[in-house]
This record gives sequence, C-alpha cells and structure tokens, in this order.
Amino acid sequence: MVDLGDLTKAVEGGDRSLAVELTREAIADGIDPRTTLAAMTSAMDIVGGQFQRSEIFVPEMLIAARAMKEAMAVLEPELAGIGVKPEHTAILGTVSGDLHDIGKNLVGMMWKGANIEVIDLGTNVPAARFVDAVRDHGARLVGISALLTTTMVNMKGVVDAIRQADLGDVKIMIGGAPVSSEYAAEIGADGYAADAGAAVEIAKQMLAQ
Ligand code: B1M
Repeated sequence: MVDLGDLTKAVEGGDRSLAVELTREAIADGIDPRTTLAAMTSAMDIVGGQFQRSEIFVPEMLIAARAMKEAMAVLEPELAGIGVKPEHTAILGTVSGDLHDIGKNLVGMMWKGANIEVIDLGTNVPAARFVDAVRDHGARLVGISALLTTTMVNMKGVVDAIRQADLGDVKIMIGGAPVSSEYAAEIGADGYAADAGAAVEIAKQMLAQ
C-alpha cells in the first residue's frame, strides 16, 4: 500500500516522476482520490509557507508546482469519476498595459495546488475582459497582478468595473511588487498578497467568507 506521506514529500521536493508514480499506485490501491488530492495540496501548503519564510525561492516553488500539475493530470479523471470538481473558480490576469507574468503564473500554480480552478486571462488584460470572465465562469475570486508603477493605476478600473457589473459577492485580490495592502484598500480591492504563498492563504480566507 502506497504511503501518501511519500507523495506529499515527492510533490514538495518537485520529484515529478515519483509524484506521478505514487499517484498511480494510490489509484491502483483504491485510495479515495480526495485523500490523494489532500496529500498533494498539503505539499503545496508546505511549499507556500517555505516560500513566504524565504526558505525556498522561485525555482523550487516552480518545480514543486510542476510536480503537482503532472500528478494532478493523473488524478483528475479519478476525481471527475466520483463527481469531485474544484470548489471555487478564480479569474487571474495581469492588468492592462503590463506584460509581466512570472509572478502571476506562480500565483496561478499555487491556487491550482489549493484545488481552485484558475481561468488565466494572461497579460495586458482590459477591465471588461475580467468582468466577462467573472460572469462567464461564475467566479467568486479575481486576482489582478501589476509590476509597473505606470500600470498599477489600471487596477482601480478593474475593481470599479467588477463592482459596477453587479456580479454578486466577488472577492478581489491584488499583488505585484509596486502594490500594497494600503493600495488595495485605496482602490476598493478586498485584499493584497505579497507573494504566491500568501496568495493561497488569503484566497482561502476570502472564499471562506
Ligand atoms: Co520589467 N520591470 N519591464 N520586464 N521586469 C521590472 C518590474 C522593474 C522593477 C525593473 C527595474 O527597473 N528594476 C521595472 C519596473 C519599474 C517600476 O515601474 N517601478 C520594469 C520595467 C521598467 C519594464 C519595462 C518598462 C522596461 C522597458 O521596456 N523600458 C518593460 C515593460 C513592459 C510591459 O509590461 N509593458 C519591461 C519588460 C520586461 C520583460 C518583458 C523583459 C520581462 C517580463 C517577462 C515576463 O514576465 N514574462 C521583465 C522582467 C522579467 C522584469 C523583472 C526583472 C523581474 C520580474 C519578475 O518576474 N520577478 C523586474 C525586476 C525585478 O523584479 N527584479 C522588472 C519574479 C516574480 C516571481 O516576482 O513578479 O514580483 P513578482 O511576483 C511575486 C510577487 O510580486 C507576488 O507573487 C509573486 C511571487 O512571489 N505577486 C502576486 C505578483 N502578482 C501577484 C498577484 C497576486 C498576489 C501576489 O494576487 C492576484
């Protein structure tokens, strides 16, 4: 019988082939896919915490997220087979005028690791596309990234457009080097995350409200 602690360690350490192999073993052993998923997401919780404490850096986080992604590809049909879908959908994008996406992509990977379905709109995303995506996907969480002092100002347009579109209780998180929690409050966003680890914790808090 596979030890799911080993799966957690494999994802945490970014060992893709071992993570995939242990996931296959867990399926063969008849383990409930939700239990296997929990072993993977707890690895991403650990990785997120290590990243926040600067015990690991972007490359380690990327390889852990990639191991999670490959193991998830094996597990997903099993989850779908028992009707398990991600509980929440999030819309994510880099604000209009801004082409930086490395940090945003990390946030997206970590959110997926926390079992949130992520609709990534890419970079240079106008406010109207955020609004359309929230409506089309029934999302309750929106993540906006900006890396430039010249583009962070466009975040307010996204927040205003979402609020004016009457889309229900949509939580909006902002992030990126030039922004802060004070700026989030100033533009009417619900919160700010300093890094991809914090983005997971704050997303969970927002979605629990
Ligand atoms: Co640009 N760039 N860049 N750049 N670039 C910066 C941001 C800059 C600080 C460099 C500098 O001058 N020292 C500077 C901005 C200055 C300012 O506005 N204060 C700058 C500039 C000026 C520019 C151009 C204007 C340069 C030019 O053409 N004259 C131009 C703008 C293009 C545009 O966007 N319209 C430009 C272009 C580029 C490249 C295309 C070459 C490339 C981007 C490639 C890409 O992303 N695919 C690039 C890069 C790579 C950088 C630096 C070097 C690295 C950014 C990065 O990826 N960091 C950057 C300097 C630096 O940061 N050292 C710089 C790694 C990443 C993991 O961190 O993105 O901060 P970060 O994400 C973190 C957190 O911020 C947070 O979590 C992430 C993980 O911890 N986070 C979120 C981010 N989004 C979040 C969302 C959340 C929550 C957390 O919730 C939704």
